[in-house]
Amino acid sequence: MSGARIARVVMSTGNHCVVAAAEGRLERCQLPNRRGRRPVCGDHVEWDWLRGTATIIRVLERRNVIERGDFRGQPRPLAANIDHILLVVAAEPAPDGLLSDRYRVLAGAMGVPLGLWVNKADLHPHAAPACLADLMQQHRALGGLVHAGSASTGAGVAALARALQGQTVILVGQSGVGKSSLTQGLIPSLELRIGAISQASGQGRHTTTETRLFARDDGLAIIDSPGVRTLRLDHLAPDDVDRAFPEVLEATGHCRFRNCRHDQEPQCGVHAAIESGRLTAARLERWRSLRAETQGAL
Ligand SMILES: Nc1nc2c(ncn2[C@@H]2O[C@H](COP(=O)(O)OP(=O)(O)OP(=O)(O)O)[C@@H](O)[C@H]2O)c(=O)[nH]1
Ligand SMILES: [Mg+2]
Ligand SMILES: [Zn+2]
Repeated sequence: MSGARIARVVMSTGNHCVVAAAEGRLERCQLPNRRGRRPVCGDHVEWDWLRGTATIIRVLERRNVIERGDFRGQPRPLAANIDHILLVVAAEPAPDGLLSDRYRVLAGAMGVPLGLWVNKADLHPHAAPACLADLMQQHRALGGLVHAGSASTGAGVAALARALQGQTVILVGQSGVGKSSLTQGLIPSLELRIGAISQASGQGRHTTTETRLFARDDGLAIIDSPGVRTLRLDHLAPDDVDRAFPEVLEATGHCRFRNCRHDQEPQCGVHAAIESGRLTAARLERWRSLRAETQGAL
């Protein structure tokens, strides 16, 4: 057989990758032995049979790529050609405001919208706990999609799918918030292993270890990714941080002194914004720490 074909990468490991070939068939491909670009989940690739082995010929031009810092802070590509980053949060495990701001910085640097899915709404049928309500309010104020529901009962899942119609969406967030459960809810034909802990042994927690793309017939593609505790942003710049904190930036514009450190200075716009409630002390604190983290990138 000959004639290269185009396919989308659904999974990529160190030495091979899996592509969605014609009619939804999955094909395990070898990576080219050259110094080409390594394919990641979501990449479009050209592949062909070489000496009887499915082989990637080349990775097509990427629209964008999500990179996160590895353990040394070096950027590592995680997924490509993304339309939406959907941060999944839940009452349990409790949300981490700094982590959500990290994703906002990353999304802004990529120019991709950040959405919020508040999962496990069945745990609080009447009102979301304050920590979630704050996050939702902050997210709305900054301009992002906010949906709540339950992957377990299916509540809100169809509405979410409609809002994300035709897009490639990566699900991110802490371990145990329900990313794989939501993937399963959005694509019922799947049989994903979800993180239920076996009652008998306390073993067998199916925490996701690989980033994987699942496509629906209607064009919605969901990338399920392993849960994270944090997200390194060393490879980004302080400007990328500022973009994710528009209310801080607005406030600093009102400081009397150009070199104001927003500490004890008189007529500080940041203090005024906190007093009037336009800026929260928590967001200011996170802006400071993320800025410090990205200073090295200058
Ligand atoms: N009550 C409730 N539990 C849920 C819901 N969604 C998921 N869970 C449970 O939460 C646990 C973790 O779900 P997963 O889907 O594995 O979570 P995950 O985000 O994929 O976790 P990692 O793969 O480790 O990152 C499982 O026991 C699920 O059954 C929900 O909407 N309501
Ligand atoms: Mg998972
Ligand atoms: Zn100031």
